[in-house]
Amino acid sequence: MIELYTWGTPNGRKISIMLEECGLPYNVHKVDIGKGEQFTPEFIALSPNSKIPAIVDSSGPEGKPMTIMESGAILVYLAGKTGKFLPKSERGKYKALEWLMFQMGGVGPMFGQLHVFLRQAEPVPYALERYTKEKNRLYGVLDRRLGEVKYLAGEYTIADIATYPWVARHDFHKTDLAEYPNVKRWFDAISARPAVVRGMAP
Ligand SMILES: N[C@@H](CCC(=O)N[C@@H](CS)C(=O)NCC(=O)O)C(=O)O
Repeated sequence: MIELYTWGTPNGRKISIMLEECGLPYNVHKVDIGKGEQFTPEFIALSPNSKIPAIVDSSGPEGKPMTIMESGAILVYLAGKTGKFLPKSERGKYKALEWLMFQMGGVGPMFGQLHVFLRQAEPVPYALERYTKEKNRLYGVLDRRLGEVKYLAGEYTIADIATYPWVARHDFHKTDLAEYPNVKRWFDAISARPAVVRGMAP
């Protein structure tokens, strides 16, 4: 059984989507990051950086429990455990990791910063301009890539699973997907997957 420590945010939903896609049983433990529950000693023992998501797999390697934080590392772990959503070919595997890292280092942090500034009651014009520009640039990169391939690494992989919940916040970060038709086609295809619908719920 996998224990998932999460909250209803894009980084948390990456893991519930992956668990649903893999058909792995899991228990959801809500960590209310608005109330500061990520800073309790019990949670820091699981996630030293005080951020969701984190998992504990009671049947980890060598049959021992395994604890992991960082959504990208968790996705790679679950792909390794199940043999799913990370291509078997060397080329496909590294393409999936390339676009996963693009999400982890680009889409996640930049969209995340934009969300922070969009929530401010007092607008901070410099920050809003900087992160909106970067968000638009990243949508352009995604749109060009998805004009060449069906999914980010060719086939549907953990790179798509990592990116999807961030694009799902497109209304909040004031993005009209009609301006990015390849992203829209990709987004609609992933939105239609029953495991994704279930995985977006926690
Ligand atoms: N790089 C981390 C980022 C995780 C992250 O930023 N989680 C946010 C919620 S989406 C969080 O726990 N924030 C609480 C805080 O910053 O105190 C990952 O991908 O797992």
